[in-house]
Amino acid sequence: MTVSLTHRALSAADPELAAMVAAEEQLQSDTLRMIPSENYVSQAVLEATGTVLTNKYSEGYPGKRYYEGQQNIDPIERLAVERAKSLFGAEHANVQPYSGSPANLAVYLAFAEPGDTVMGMALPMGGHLTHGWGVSATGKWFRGVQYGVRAETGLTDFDEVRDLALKEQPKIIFCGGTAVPRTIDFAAFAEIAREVDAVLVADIAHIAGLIAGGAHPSPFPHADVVSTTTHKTLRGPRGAMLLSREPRAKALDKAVFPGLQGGPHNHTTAAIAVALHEAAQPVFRDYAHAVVANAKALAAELLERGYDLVTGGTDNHLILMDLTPKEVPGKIAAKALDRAGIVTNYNTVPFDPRKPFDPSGLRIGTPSLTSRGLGTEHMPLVADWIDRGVTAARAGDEDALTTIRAEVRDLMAAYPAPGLPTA
Ligand code: DSN
Repeated sequence: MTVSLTHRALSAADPELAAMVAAEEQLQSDTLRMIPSENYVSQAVLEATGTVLTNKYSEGYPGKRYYEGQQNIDPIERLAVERAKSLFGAEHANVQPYSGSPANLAVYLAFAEPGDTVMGMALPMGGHLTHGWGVSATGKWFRGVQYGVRAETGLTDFDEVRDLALKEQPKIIFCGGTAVPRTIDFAAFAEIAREVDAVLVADIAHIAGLIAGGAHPSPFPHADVVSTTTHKTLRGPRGAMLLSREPRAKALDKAVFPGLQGGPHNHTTAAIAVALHEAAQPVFRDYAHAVVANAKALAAELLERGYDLVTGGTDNHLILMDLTPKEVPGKIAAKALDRAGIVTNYNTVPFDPRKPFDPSGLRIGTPSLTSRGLGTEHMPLVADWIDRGVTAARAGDEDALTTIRAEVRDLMAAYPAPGLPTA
């Protein structure tokens, strides 16, 4: 598939930048994108993101703004809010957070004071920076205590979580993360949060699309607050939402605006509304289930090829590989695979003896390739490519990587990506 320059005004006004965008279109078109937090949005979502709504300031909320001229903006935000509530079964939705980290910061602002104790999964165990990890503002301004996973299973140890919560009495408990390949037991976290009177926040950024499509259990009614980005499995624009039960709504809204942010990004709000509409369609349920089926099939193929997978497999869209037995560091493997046209990211694994910038693991996922229409029948080939790429990385065999690159390009040409121009 050849990608053509379709951005006429951009090309005329700024050919240098337009060429860079075209190069990115080409890259996204002819590579196998396997970073589990990435996806392809639809043409409709892209168009909404590129509308004149970007021209408008709208501090406040629908019906209570600090600027005039909201005749069209208020209904757009209300539509996004109603669609979010309906899709996730939430009593309240705030669609204004700029992205996941600001959304989580708003939760702190709403329910904790600086210096308070907060609890989340440790970053190297699969959590997120904003769940109280030391280098993040959330770990500097709050007292972060961190739970992990069992060394033998890679799974959350709820006895450890409960003991830690009882001992530390956190104000907020986060569950969810960025490298959690298994179903999150929201009910078990909720029981612990109730016991210590903590606010339970389910960070579903990675799995929001799976939840919307019925391929992962819902955090409601268990969580007090649900935080999510909109651009991962949910296939929306880069943005975020905070969903909650009614008693938490006012504090969250005040924290997002005026507590933390200024005007909402209305073009993003519109694109979120479009993505939520798309995610409510039956075909999106098929997509969510196909993402999981592909990940499970790929995990089985990798296990067959002798790969060590954290937790032994996956329940969702994500696979975390520990490459230690293959004697290739994650970063070397990720960079070699990138040269082979397979885009992944190196990642720590639980109890990683290596440093985060040069860890033992490789994190892969199936949301993007599923959006292009690849199915379980392709997973043996994908596993082969990964295996050949990792082997080539160990051997320093650039020719093998070049061969895989050509094969990847050939396959991807047959599966056009949503939102990307075709010749
Ligand atoms: N950067 C996201 C991810 O890749 O998982 C999390 O914030």
